[in-house]
Amino acid sequence: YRLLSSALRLASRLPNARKVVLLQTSGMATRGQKQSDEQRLTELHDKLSQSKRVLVLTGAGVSAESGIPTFRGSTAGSWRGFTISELACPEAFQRSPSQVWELYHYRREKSLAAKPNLAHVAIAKFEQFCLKRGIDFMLATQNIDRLHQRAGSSRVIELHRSLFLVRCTACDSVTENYDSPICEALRGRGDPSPQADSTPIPEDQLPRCAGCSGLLRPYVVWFGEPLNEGELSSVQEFANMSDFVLVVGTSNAVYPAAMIAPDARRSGAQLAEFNLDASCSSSSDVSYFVAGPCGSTLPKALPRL
Ligand code: BJW
Ligand code: ZN
Repeated sequence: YRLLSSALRLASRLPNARKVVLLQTSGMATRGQKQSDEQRLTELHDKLSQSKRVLVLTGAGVSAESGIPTFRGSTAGSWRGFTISELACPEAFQRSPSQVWELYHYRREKSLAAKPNLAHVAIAKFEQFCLKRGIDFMLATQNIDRLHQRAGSSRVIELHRSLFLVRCTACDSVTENYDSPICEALRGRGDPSPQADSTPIPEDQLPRCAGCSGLLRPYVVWFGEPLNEGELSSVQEFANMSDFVLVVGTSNAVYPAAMIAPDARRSGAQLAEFNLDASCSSSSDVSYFVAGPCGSTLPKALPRL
């Protein structure tokens, strides 16, 4: 009921929203409403099949059904009572590399143990469909968990890079690292509860560079750090020339990723948004807002072979 009423609030707030699809919102929806939702979803499915160029932009919500907590909204996780902006920044790493490494060790282990869900799979299958039909396709994600790749997506632009990249703070070399745990001192550490042992791990026992023994850091994009300029502009250019931009499971709260969909809309792309929470929207001009868990909604909306 709560989701249905916030969806209706959204629909009434957005005079330009042409097609608001309120799937999976409540058992209280009437049969007529459900039928027209299904019709709109079929319409979106057909339009996607006929598109020439489609960008899929994903955020933490796409991995929520794999058990990876989001940063914001009803599915947000917390780590020892800290918010993401308190720990996902270079200042936090300077202040306490041990604490930040505990957080990222916890998230690496959680992601390694997780499995891609039906939303990841639907996107990977849609890529195959596009390839076969000659539709230009691009997947850009803000997620760092690599679940898209594990679901079979072949080329993923990782806007905020990856949990499985590390960079040496001394020699700047970047390497891929899937070790579990990443170092012995982190074994059994990283418990998210506020009561967990937070005794600092000495710096010389934290992950170190194989080349120069310098301290490694997680190579993700923290607040205040730039995204890869070339990758960002290739996503923006692609988005601005797309027929459709699908915005999946993101609160659109973090820039510059949050600008991609509204900019593309201004350049003529149609937006289709998939979010659990109908009050989250990247733009006041979404053509289709599909409310509900994307593991259920995406497989219905995305064409596959
Ligand atoms: C479901 C679901 C289900 C749940 N189905 N849906 C302009 C204006 C104002 C501020 C700025 C600005 N430009 C830059 C800034 C500053 C800052 C910023 O954006 N701050 C905001 C807080 C306002 N941006 C930056 O600092 C960026 N850097 C930058 O701009 O550099 C400029 C520069 C240039 C030159 C030199 C130096 C600097 C960097 C931003 C990096 C963000 N990094 C993080 C952490 C990454 C590492 C980590 O994960 O630890 O990235 S923050 C965090 O938020 C993470 C995410 O990728 C990102 C976005 O979150 P996302 O994916 O949207 O998740 P949620 O949780 O917010 O939303 C989930 C959604 O899913 C919800 O809506 C749910 O309802 C939904 N959902 N289950 C469908 N089953
Ligand atoms: Zn080094």
